[in-house]
Amino acid sequence: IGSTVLGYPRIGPNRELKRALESYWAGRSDEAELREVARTLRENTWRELAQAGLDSVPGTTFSYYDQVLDTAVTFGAVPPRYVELGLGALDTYFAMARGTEAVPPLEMTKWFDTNYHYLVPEIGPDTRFALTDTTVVEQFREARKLGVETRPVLVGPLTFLLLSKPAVEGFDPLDKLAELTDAYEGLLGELHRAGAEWVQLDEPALAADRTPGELDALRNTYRRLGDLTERPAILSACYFGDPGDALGVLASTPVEGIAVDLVTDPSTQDNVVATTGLRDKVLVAGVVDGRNVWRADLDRCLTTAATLLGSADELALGTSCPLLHVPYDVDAEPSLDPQVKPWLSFAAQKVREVVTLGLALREGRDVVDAELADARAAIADRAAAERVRNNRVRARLDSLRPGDSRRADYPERQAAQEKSLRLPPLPTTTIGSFPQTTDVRKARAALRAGRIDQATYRQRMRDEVERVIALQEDLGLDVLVHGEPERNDMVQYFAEQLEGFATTDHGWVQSYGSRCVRPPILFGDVWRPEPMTVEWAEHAQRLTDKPVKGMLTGPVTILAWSFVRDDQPQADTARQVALAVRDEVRDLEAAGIRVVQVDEPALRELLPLRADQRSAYLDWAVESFRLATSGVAEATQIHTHLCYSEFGDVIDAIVALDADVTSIEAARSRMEVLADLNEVGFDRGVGPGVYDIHSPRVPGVEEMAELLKTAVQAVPAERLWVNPDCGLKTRDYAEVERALRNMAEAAHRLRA
Ligand code: THG
Ligand code: ZN
Repeated sequence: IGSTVLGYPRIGPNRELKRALESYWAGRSDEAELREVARTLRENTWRELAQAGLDSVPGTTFSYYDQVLDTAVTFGAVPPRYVELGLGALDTYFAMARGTEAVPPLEMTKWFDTNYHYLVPEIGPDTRFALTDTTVVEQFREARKLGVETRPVLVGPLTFLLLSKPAVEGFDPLDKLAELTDAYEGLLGELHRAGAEWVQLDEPALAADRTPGELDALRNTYRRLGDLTERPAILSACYFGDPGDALGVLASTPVEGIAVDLVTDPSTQDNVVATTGLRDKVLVAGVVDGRNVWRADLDRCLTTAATLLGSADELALGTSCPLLHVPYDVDAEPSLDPQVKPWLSFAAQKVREVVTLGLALREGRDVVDAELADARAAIADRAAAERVRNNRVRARLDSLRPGDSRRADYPERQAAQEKSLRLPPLPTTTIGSFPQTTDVRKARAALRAGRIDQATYRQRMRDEVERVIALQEDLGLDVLVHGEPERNDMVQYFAEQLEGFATTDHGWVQSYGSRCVRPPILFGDVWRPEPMTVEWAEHAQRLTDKPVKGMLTGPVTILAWSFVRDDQPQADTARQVALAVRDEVRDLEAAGIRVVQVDEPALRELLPLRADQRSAYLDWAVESFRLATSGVAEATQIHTHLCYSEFGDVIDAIVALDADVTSIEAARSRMEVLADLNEVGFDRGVGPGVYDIHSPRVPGVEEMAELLKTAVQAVPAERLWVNPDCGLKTRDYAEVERALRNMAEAAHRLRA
């Protein structure tokens, strides 16, 4: 294998796939046009990877939406409700991804501890696995016609089933492993007949804790696949952490190659050295960080590689994981901070790093002397850079005392807040953002293009805030928001205003389907030169007598949705961000804002995959939130908002955040989260979302009143808040107005 990467971005260097998908979905283009864009993207990627000099090129780097969905379709796991639509193959696929008028889509959830979302396959007793779609084979042939030999990539059978959910209650998808393995055997046979030398089966689920039963299942499956005589060599890719005991299990099977992640967890290297079963295999050492954007320390990578030389029959070098989670190319960023730029490596640069390492390993360091020297200089420049350290920030952190992250006891706060806010029972509010209208987007585009100036832009946003306040007054909501028209992404907006961050113009990373985010790059000590949101909140508060809620993003979420520095513990970085947020919370308070919400939607996302690493994480996560929110008076009400996940695993941490009010995504889980919170003695304000903003459906008054009736059985009315389950940014005004009117009416009825 020599040198390789485990996967590559697929949205297109200029988000060509996003545009093509959205145009197809809107009916502005046809299937042939979409397929042509896809084919061109594949071709360009394969050529680029082959020309860069990789010894082994990953094949299945393309997906119309998601690689887990692709695997489900390959093996026929299409639930009947989609088959019954009678659509063509591509539209059936999109129906599973996005739903139709008639059927909801598959559930979507976070891919391990990343900000990527996959579609959750539904597997039940009636699922009939079979090789029903041979796109993987066709794409292998397509690449070969272009002169590129590729290594097809699929989600492995164990990870696939572990990520699936039962189609009927009580069913265990793993019961279908033998049948699914038959189908994989069929595919391996087809790939062999097409001439494939290698196939890559991704098993990131092995980076999480696995039961002995699951490890047995792993052994059985890979023995069976390995015992096939007519098949490509198998590379099992274990990434996102140390595979632990699973490494020995895989090594005991006939697979020819194993790829390990030597970046995420330092224990992996020892694990590899201790696993004698690897001695007759190809080991792909993932020494280049596939998830972060820092230029690799090539000397250090080679040192690591040297320690592994005796552990395998053949040592190859690669990235720690597929490159799906980094942007395409640093060279596409003309306005990126010129000092920071040479410190960075996006997908295209990582490919070159891997190629350089492969050459150094095989032909000696001399042949890549210049590349090694370049990397060395960049690493040294970054390590010594003044910009990375700020002594004021460090001194401030050193001088913090435990009291700085503690507020007064809740009963005192509650009394002070009641007096200050005078809210009715079951107060109504929203999560923060209102729909971003075309006018708002156009104004932002015009500002970027220089067609309007800052002053004009700000005036348009101020007008929009007036509209949003007037609407909320008309709806009769109790705690208002300014609506956030001035913000792009909830993390990028803050990163643009904080020192220690760089932002990109084209650094798009796929979040799900056609949707992308541009994670900021946190490169140095973080501090806040000036207030970031105060003007907007003040402006809104001047327009109404109702309390306006200030809206901030919490330190954990700012970290989770950025590329963070790898030269200090995350906990230290989180505390620095927390201080910046703390300053903002205090300035909002000083400006007369009585309610401040600090969102932590990514609290669950960063939870380590291994149980024994969780409490250390939750300690710093909770501590940084408290540091951010404890600088205010008792009368100032702190809210937080959590979404995008199941919160069962972190319920104690939610209590420990010590927020006065917590709003939480719960419309779909039917208020179950309230029972969970009660069980751990949560006694603060809580706003279980009463309607699902991710769907265009507008629930009626009756339906929301029913939900609230259920809720008041679990939570006393004095603590219950009424709100949608998430921000309204992605919806349109017509829906939002009706839904919020119904929501306010439901609250009124219940109060009566
Ligand atoms: N910001 C960031 N990460 C996130 C979210 C976020 N992860 C979880 C969740 N929210 C993901 N959801 C979305 C929803 C919409 C979009 C992206 C992620 C989206 N993106 C625009 C697009 O692709 O057209 C671009 C947005 C922009 O201009 O910045 O619509 O909210 N960091
Ligand atoms: Zn939310």
